[in-house]
Amino acid sequence: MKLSGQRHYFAKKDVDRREPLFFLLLFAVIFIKFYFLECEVSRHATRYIASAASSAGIVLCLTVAVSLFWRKARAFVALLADFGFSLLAVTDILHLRYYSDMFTFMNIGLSAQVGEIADSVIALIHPSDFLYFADIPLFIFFIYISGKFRATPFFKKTGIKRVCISMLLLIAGASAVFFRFWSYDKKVPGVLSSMWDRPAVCNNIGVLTYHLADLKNAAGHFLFREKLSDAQISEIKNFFDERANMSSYVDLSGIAKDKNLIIIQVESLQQFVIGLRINGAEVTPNLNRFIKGSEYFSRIYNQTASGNSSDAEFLVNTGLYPSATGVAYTRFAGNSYEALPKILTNKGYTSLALHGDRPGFWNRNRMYPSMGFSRFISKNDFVVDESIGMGLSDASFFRQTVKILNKTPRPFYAFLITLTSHYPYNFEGIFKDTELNTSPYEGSLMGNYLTSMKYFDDKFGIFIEELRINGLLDSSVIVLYGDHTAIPNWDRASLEKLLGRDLKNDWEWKNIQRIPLVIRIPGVPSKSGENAVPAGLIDLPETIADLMGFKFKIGFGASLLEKGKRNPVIFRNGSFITDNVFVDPSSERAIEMSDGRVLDYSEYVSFAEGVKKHLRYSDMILEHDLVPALVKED
Ligand code: GP9
Ligand code: MN
Repeated sequence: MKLSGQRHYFAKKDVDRREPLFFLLLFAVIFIKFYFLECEVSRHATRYIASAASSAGIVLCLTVAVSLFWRKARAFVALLADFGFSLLAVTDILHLRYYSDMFTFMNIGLSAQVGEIADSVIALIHPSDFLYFADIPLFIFFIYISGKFRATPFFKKTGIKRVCISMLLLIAGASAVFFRFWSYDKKVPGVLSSMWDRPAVCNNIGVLTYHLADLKNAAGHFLFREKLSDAQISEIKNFFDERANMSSYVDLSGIAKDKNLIIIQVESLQQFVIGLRINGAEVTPNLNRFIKGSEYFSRIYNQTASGNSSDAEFLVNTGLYPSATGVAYTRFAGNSYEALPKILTNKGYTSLALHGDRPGFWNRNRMYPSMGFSRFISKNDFVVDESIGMGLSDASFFRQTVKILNKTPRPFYAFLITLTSHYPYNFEGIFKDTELNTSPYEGSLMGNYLTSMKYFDDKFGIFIEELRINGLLDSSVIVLYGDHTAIPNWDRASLEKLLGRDLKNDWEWKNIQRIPLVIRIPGVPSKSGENAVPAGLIDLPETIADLMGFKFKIGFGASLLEKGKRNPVIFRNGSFITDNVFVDPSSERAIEMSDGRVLDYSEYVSFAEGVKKHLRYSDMILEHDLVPALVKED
């Protein structure tokens, strides 16, 4: 039966409810799609009420915004928005299946890599994924049976009442979103700008809120950067040219030319454990022995910022400082680098990275190709026969790594990142096969940490033996360092007790923020024993280049083999250590670290300017992707 001479299937008295019903359904389907998607991100998705409210807030704002569109375009815009969200959901699913990671707008510039993997991505599509689009024909049908599609009869003109209600709904939706942003950032400071583990962020705040935070980061990254003048670029170029002419020849230069390079980045290895004994037993006996036949640098200060492990990797492979805001690995994976793996690959090396975690953690799967690694062997490629904490156990990691290295064409550069000794150091598997009497720290963070270090050391000892048996020890330069420090500020008292030393003053605490660095050069017995020159991981690329007989041009470090006056060790916040003096320009303080004497800060003002310049140049290189322009010959 026709009503009012039109083809309406709803009774006249229902006419006014059709538009609210349409938008209610639109709200519900988008919300539900992402609810189901969260089950794909994690089978144990944490359903916080605040996160669900935030997701609902985002969908509400979107639905309300669509409902305010021009009446005749409203149906089209609504369907377009729904389609867009469905596409985003399926993109996330495919990303999860391929990379074990979420889609991020930050990697949008890396589309070249997408082309290469298109075929394998298509193979990952399941027929059920099309359900994400199933509502769209239903909506079209709904509009159709509600009246003539083109005339959009149930979409009303926007009146003042609608605007007022819409404003209230927008405020309610936005408040729920802001609350979740605020509460999560308060709980895990910096997490939304760093995004070190995107699936974990989704698990905590919901996929939609994650996308909004990611979109905010991407907008900040892509839209708001000032343009550099040619003069500014030349200034940086001159800086590196001058430095290249300055560096001096050292007696070990080129001694490791054509050798394999094995770098081992050890999770949370802090310097104080080296040589440490507890209840008469060494915590790291294998490492202590290894150090005896190697160059050992005992005053390498932690230069990482909010990128933790990834910042250490970044410093060591690129010689650039960590990002001023956010994290270099997640912000600048689309840049070109003149990094160690790339340089070595160009010299005929096979460059590969190995790590027993998911490939998307810290955006490694994107960053490694950009730095020039041709292979990344991650948790997805290892046989996960033993899992501890965040992923593959170090025991299994080292065991499988030897086999992989044996099959890798020579010469190779293998970058190994361990995982088991990760904070909070209390993963069950560690205690099962590690013997260390940590009394009186048993069960505490310190006790667990020392056991984790002993666990690492046991496995490292086996690894070195395996390298020896397979003839790799004497054909490879082996570099080992801790990625960052381990004992947090809140547990300062345990460290004081363990070391029997006062660490109350800031400079004392700063002085303990060190990681060990060991370089074993085959055929070269350790000459210097312990080298206590203050330095940082940023000095590693130049040092390795020095040993292997090439120049590392675009890096801010200096070879540790060079004798004479060294650059200050620069930290991301602008503070630095020069000789034995810790200088903090933000509080205008300079302190002699051997005895805590306060020195005249004015003596260090020009130094501080130089430090600022280094950090500024490094930031400009990252923000403006300057490496290609800097390496280009004039
Ligand atoms: C994760 C591991 C730990 O893959 O490298 O990273 P962290 O939390 O130390 O930065
Ligand atoms: Mn780490």
